[in-house]
This record gives sequence, structure tokens and C-alpha cells, in this order.
Amino acid sequence: MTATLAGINDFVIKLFFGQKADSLVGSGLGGSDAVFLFIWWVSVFFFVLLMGIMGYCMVKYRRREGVPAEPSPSHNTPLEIAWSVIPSLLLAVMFFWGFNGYMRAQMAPSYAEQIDLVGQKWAWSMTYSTGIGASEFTTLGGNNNVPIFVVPAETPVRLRMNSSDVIHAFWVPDFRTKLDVMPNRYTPYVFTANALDRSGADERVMTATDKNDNEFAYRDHIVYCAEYCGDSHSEMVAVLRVVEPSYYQTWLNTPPYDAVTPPAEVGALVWQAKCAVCHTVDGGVGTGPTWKDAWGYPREFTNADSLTQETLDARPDEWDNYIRESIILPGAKVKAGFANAMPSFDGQLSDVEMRGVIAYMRSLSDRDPGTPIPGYEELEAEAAELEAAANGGE
Ligand code: HEC
Ligand SMILES: [Cu+2]
Repeated sequence: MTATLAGINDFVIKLFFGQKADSLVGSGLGGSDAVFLFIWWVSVFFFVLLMGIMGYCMVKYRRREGVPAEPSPSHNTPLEIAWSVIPSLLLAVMFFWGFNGYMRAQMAPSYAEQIDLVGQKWAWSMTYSTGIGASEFTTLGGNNNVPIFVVPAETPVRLRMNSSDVIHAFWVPDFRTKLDVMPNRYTPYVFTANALDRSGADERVMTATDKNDNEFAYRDHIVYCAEYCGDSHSEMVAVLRVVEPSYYQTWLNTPPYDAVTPPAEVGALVWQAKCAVCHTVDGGVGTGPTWKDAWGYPREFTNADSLTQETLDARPDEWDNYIRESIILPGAKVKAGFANAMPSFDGQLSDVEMRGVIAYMRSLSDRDPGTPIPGYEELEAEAAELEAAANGGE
């Protein structure tokens, strides 16, 4: 009997959610899956009871030739008390059970892992406590640049969420919770992912080897934007990769790039994480202009004087300035033929990343002069020093 009940419960959860909850808020006796099943069973019970009584009465008291109609009763105190008190008690149980889960989804202990999350048309980005962000990407549907965000299992995580443009909503169906991401305000998304079952019983737990040859187990969850936010809203997805806490620490302290990484490689990563939704690098059309053969070419603007060939001949690094300006103040010079649709990335790119984007755009152009980027002499000197130190230490 209990085995059948558990089987039915599993089936109902599969039917509505696809799989069991993977977070503390969703799992276990106090979890939202259990409240959901409770509400579901109460509904099933009363549906069957009420429809049964109704059907029975329809047959029993149907109109018959020569039989006078029963007079309708006007009042029945015990019955009325029963149908007021019993549902109220059931509703109170649902409320307190649900509210308890809601509070657990809102509160994080002080030792929770803090990660900053920014929603921006049309990508998510995270900044971890060590300053790094996503450095691996995958393909989901039509989007080839879906970021993979690594998070620890069994550890409370608190995302400090903010939007740099419109309202988005961070939604992880496997965790059963979602929350709005607002401009000019922080909202907290709190979760504790369940432990990874490495026994092989859970086929969603995979193992892989990272670029430093560390083997690690992980389970992926998809993140959606649940607030319609424009053209590519449906591509605003990400992967939340739950790993074991010890591996998370290793990952957290392995930056994907530093001052010594070739700038164009850094730029390619930045592009993938923040710009690829709108800018292609292969000449294809997007919301914004392609970066292929863009650097070094004259530009016409709808709201400013053109960037002419004469200007570029006189000051070849004018394009580098134009890139920087486009990132910080996208509306200052809007390329003819395009809408002013680019959000500002002011304060979001480090010096290393800004230089990286410029180097990457240069490398994609057939007008690439192959010279160092002016304005980054200090960064180049630092890189040379670090490299010398690394070579000297060996
Ligand atoms: C929401 C879409 C969107 C995103 C995301 C986006 N851009 Fe843009 N970008 C545009 C549009 C539209 C234009 C053309 C209008 C304009 O010049 O503002 C543009 C123009 C540019 C230009 C001028 C290009 C040219 O050929 O004249 C540069 C440089 C640029 N973006 C850099 C970036 C960088 C770097 C990022 C990522 C950090 C980025 N953009 C992210 C939409 C976007
Ligand atoms: Cu969105």
C-alpha cells in the first residue's frame, strides 16, 4: 500500500515537474514537493467526494412521473459548521506549511556563499567572491554561448541579484523557486542544492575532468528568465552546475585568465559571456553589428559626426576609443542602421577585460595593425613582470 502511494506520488511529481526537487526548499517532508502533494491529495479527495455525492443525488432525486419533488432544506447547522471548519483547518495547514517553505527560500545563514548575479538583455552573468566569472559555455537550443555557473552542493548559496536594464526573473525549475531581478535594487535568491549521489544510482550525476586534470562530479540545472524582457528573452538561459564543496573551492581559486593571458583570448571569453547574444564574430547579422572586419573601418552614426577614413589615418587608435565609449556609453554614437539597443557595461569590465575586448575585435578584422593597444602600457608592463617572475621561478 505504501509502496503504491509512493509510486503514485513519484508519478504526480514527474507529471508536473519532470523530476524531484533538487534543493532543500523543494525536498523532504517540509519541502515544497511535499506541500504540493498534500494539496494535490486534498483536492483529489474532495473532487471525488463531491462529484460522487452530486452524481448519487442526481440519480436518487431525479424527476419521476407522479412523484412530487422533495422540498429543499433551508438550513442545517451541523452540516454548515462542518463545511466551514474542516476546509478552514485544511487551508491553515497549507498556509503555514507553505509559508515555512517561503521563509526558508528567503533567508540565508550568514556563512552562505555570496555570489553576485546580473541580468542583462539577454544574458546572465555571475561574479564570484574571488572576482572570477563563468569561463565555460555550452549550447542549449539555438544559443551556443550559454554560461555554466559552478555552485557548491549542500552549501547555502545566496545570489545578490540585480538587473542593469529591465526586469528579469531568475528561475531554476529544479529548485522550485524563482525571483524577480530588478534594476536599481538587489533581490536575494537563496538555495541549498542537494548532495550529489556518486553511487551511480542517480543518472543525472555526471563526472568530468577539468583542464587541470581534476576529476569532479556534477549535476546540471537549467536557469531560465521568467519575465518577458524583449527579442531574445527565450535565449536568456544558463546552466547551474552543482559540484562538491571541495571541488568548488578549487574551481573558485583557479582564475580563467589573468594579466598574462593573451588579451584576445580574454576578449573571446568576455564576448561569449556578455556580448554574443547581440554581436556575431563571423559576419552574421544580430541585434548589433558583427565584429568581423569591424575594427578600423569608417563608421556613420545616426546621432554624431562620422568616424571618417581621414580621422582613422590621422589617429589609428580612434577605433579603440570608440570601442571603449560603446561599452560605457552605447548611446553616444549609434551606428547607422541599428537601434540604440545596447545596454551600458559601465563598471562591469575590468581593465584586463576591456583590453581583451579591444584586442579580440582587432584580431577579427582584416585591418588589424598587429601593434600593441595604446593606453594599456601599465598592464603590458605588469604582464611582462609577472611573466619574468614566473620564468625566473622555474
Ligand atoms: C542587447 C544587445 C547588445 C549587447 C548584449 C551588446 N551590444 Fe554592442 N551593440 C548593440 C547594438 C544594437 C549596437 C549598434 C548601435 C550602437 O552603436 O549603439 C552595438 C554596437 C556596439 C559597438 C560598435 C560596433 C560598430 O561596428 O560600430 C561595439 C564596439 C559594441 N557594441 C561592443 C559591445 C561589447 C564589448 C559588448 C559586451 C560586453 C556588447 N557590445 C554587448 C547591441 C548589443
Ligand atoms: Cu530576461
